[in-house]
Amino acid sequence: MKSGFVSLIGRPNAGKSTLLNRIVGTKLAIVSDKPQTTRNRILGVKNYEGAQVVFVDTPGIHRPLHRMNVRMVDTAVDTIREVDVLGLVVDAAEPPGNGDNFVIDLVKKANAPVFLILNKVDLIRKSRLLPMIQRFHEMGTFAEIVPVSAATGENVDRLERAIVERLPEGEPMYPPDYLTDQPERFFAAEIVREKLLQFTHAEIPFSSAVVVDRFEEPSAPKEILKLYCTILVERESQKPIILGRGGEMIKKIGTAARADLEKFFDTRVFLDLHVRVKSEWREDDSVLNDLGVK
Ligand SMILES: Nc1nc2c(ncn2[C@@H]2O[C@H](COP(=O)(O)OP(=O)(O)O)[C@@H](O)[C@H]2O)c(=O)[nH]1
Ligand SMILES: [Mg+2]
Repeated sequence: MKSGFVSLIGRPNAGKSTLLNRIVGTKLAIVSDKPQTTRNRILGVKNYEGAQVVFVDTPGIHRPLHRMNVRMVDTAVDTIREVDVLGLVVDAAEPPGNGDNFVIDLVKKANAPVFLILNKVDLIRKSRLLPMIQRFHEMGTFAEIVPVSAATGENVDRLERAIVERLPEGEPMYPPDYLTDQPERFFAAEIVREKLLQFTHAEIPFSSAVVVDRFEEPSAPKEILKLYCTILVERESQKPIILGRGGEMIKKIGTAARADLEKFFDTRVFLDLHVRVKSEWREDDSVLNDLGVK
């Protein structure tokens, strides 16, 4: 048997969460077109013939402007020393920038083999890919360079096989039906936050959070799961944006979230959403602890 941890790290928006979801075949991590969507370390276990791989999705590495973001970046950077294979996910469709060099310098310190995962190849012409691979190859930092599309799934199976090959011998760390270590409440809050990110703009996605106040499990099969959540924002002026005219926006968020919650929990869901202003919550250790932003 082989087994080990593989962390997916990289810049915000590179597609780390999309890739985790693609690999485990379940939507464990929310995805958005806004950077810094992932705030927590999210684990997804996948079993193969003769191997168990624990994939770890991490927040994007960026310049932190709030205590929350310092914690987020630490979460990602800490995994560099703890894993058996490091997967550096890069958006192949974006021109390289300083942020990329910063991350590449970070992974050079890893003891584990570093895979360069060139993601979003569905967006670029194949003729652009070869020189890109050549350029990264010349850095001499990467054990493997694998172009993939997390969105279409192209070449992801090859990536997985290459990862399994590099894992050490070892017994599985989790039981065969184990998928993740985050509690159900976490996924409930994240599903609501995903809709919030989808429907709002500008500073709202960055300065909002979702807390599950009550999670009432159905008392019997076919009963309703009841969720009471608070959307935290930082300023009084943000509250009406989330509520919308005549409560239209919060209704839209609630309806979309409920549909996904029902799929995720495979049961009918009652969802109650409140908006609360808590200034500077991104600097507040007790809020961050509650949110599990380590
Ligand atoms: N076209 C394309 N878009 C992708 C791909 N992977 C991710 N995306 C999109 O890129 C954005 C950021 O993805 P996400 O997984 O949240 O990135 P993360 O911040 O690295 O976790 C989302 O809009 C995704 O739908 C891909 O392979 N191809
Ligand atoms: Mg993410």
